[in-house]
Amino acid sequence: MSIATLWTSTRTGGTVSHMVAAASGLDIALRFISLRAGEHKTPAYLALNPKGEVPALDVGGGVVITETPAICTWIADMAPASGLLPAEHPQRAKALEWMAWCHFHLSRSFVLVFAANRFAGGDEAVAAVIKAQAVLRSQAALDYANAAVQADGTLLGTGHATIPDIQLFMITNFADAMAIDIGAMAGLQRLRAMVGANPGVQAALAREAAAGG
Ligand SMILES: N[C@@H](CCC(=O)N[C@@H](CS)C(=O)NCC(=O)O)C(=O)O
Repeated sequence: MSIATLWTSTRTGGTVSHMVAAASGLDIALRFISLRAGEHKTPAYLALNPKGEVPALDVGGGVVITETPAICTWIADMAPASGLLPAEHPQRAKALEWMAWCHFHLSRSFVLVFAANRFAGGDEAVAAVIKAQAVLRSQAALDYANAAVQADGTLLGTGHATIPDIQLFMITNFADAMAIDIGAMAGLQRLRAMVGANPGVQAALAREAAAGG
């Protein structure tokens, strides 16, 4: 029997939680909803997550966890042998530091590129300025992350993927769409190869490709 249900949508920020769930080895049920069809704004879904966003993790007993770092921390703590989150400080704190940075700084910089129009209230000239600045900010953030990746392709030198490695892997999937070339960023390339070889990550990507959306 599943210990939790992850509500998510294919090829969105929810994919990080999906990958972490798959890499954990835990029995977590998956429910894909379609953002395009507005399923995240239905009364049934809003009753689950009033924010009207994916991902959301229903852990039973009336408890629903939202926000990627919280969801991934819960999953990792339920599967300590997975090594997805170091148990001991200071490595645990450093993992949380990178998770917060990927969640707040890097993701938000990327979102500003894709949603410049929304933030500009429909003013195209303002949107163009926001977008150009957001691309610069995203490039600088990727440079910073690139320099931090260790020889083993991880952020923390763990020799295996932890949550922030998976976050960074997923976010860099969108670099092409922003016309940011990460081909020469050797650290990020090492990280992408290491995380991309993780069987759980591969399974999650295959499941999302099969589900479409
Ligand atoms: N802070 C949330 C953000 C989630 C989020 O922005 N989800 C997007 C998909 S990537 C969403 O559900 N958007 C629907 C909407 O804003 O209407 C997290 O990281 O878990």
